[in-house]
Amino acid sequence: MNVKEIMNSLEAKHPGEKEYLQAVHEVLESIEEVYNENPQYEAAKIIERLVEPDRILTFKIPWVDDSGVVHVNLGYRVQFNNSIGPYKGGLRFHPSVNLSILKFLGFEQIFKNALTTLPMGGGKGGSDFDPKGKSDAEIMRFAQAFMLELWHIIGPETDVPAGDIGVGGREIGFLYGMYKKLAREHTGVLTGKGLNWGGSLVRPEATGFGNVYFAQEMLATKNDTFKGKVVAVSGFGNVAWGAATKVTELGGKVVTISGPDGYIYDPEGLDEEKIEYMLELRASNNDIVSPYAEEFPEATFFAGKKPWEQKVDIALPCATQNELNEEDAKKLIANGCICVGEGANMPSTEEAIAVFHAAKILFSPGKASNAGGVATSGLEMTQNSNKLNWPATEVDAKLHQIMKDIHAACVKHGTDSEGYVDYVKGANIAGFLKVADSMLDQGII
Ligand code: NDP
Ligand code: 2IT
Repeated sequence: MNVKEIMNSLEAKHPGEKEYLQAVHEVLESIEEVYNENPQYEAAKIIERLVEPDRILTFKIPWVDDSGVVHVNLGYRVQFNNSIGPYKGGLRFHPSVNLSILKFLGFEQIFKNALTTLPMGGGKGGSDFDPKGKSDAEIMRFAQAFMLELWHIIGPETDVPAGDIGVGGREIGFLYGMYKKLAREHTGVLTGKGLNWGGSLVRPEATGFGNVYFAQEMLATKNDTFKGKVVAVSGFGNVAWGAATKVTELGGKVVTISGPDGYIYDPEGLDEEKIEYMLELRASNNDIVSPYAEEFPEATFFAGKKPWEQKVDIALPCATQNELNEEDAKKLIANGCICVGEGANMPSTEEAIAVFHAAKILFSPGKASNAGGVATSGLEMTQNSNKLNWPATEVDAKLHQIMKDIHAACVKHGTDSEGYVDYVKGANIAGFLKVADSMLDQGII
């Protein structure tokens, strides 16, 4: 494999799809050596077959708002690869959504899902619909209109969507209701469901908890823990909430959260009451984090800035892609940061990752450290198949073990001759080998 040649050919075929090209480039760089040592991969054109999705459905979503005005949004489902299980991955509702973003997310999901040890392929979907300021009735009508198209191509053994940015429990409820009506069946076709109708305990917390469990494993390699650590979290959504909850429980101090409007610095750290308030803020549908500083006067709001300028021991980016660039990475290192655990998907730019690797700090890529969300979705699917509900302690214990196993796989494949663990390389190689070998077993299809 020649990474440059493949990238040139992809750039020509998919011009301007920068997030997708970025995600592919990172994986190819990591796996080049392993790929070239195994000529059977090249003979079966594994890379050429892996970088293109199996198929993409795009559709329009007409819907009517509360004042009777008609709107038209775009909807997508990218079914990327189902070599190790049904397509699996979230739905994102955000005005920035386009095909490049969903292809990057779907591509990453293939390797992430392989790392979970559970049988799930990779997919992603969503819409450029903006949930900001919409009423519950508008969200419901939009979700129903979205499902009217999507239901044709999903199913509990085919493709199992879930939440992502802008899609939480409320949206999954509306989507599920419409699927159920159209398909006339009650199955585990979506994950992140309500607890009364097939959902799993711990799924809402799982991504953030998993990210912290993974960081705990990284810290343990240096005989260190979260106790007494000062932690910067970005975002104030589902993942940020779970991460802040678990860090606080482990004795760490979360001093920042952020939104598209800027970030909050709270020198006293988040506590139970403040974490609860974060949920209220997110549910208010205004998409701004600044009211926190009015509610808790000890905190300061920094408009238009990102939390990476604060002096912290650990950073957990949990908002969105490319939210931490080279300059941010340099500031974190200069301030003594020892560990960065990605809760979001691809929040660090390639240049930022290079800074972390050069400084030899602990750095985990999202496809490893945020895999707890989809892993617990996998556990939800198992409970649905078995028609059982497991207690929270059981789900949490399984999640914790999965994060430990992912950490071990990264160490196995990512440790260099000096003992430094490149978790990016480790995660990419471990995920790739499982998918590539499955593709080989199944022939040219
Ligand atoms: P939420 O919608 O609950 O929260 C997302 C947060 O990020 C919000 O605070 C949101 O604010 C902010 N955000 C979104 N886009 C931007 C932007 N362009 N600039 C600044 N802030 C932004 O989503 P999740 O917490 O579920 O997702 C967060 C990240 O974690 C995403 O990268 C997602 O792909 C990833 N992830 C989620 C999993 C899950 O199970 N939910 C699993 C694994 C990864 P706003 O909406 O106002 O823009
Ligand atoms: O990025 C992700 O892994 C998710 N948004 C969760 C996907 C899932 O199917 O639970």
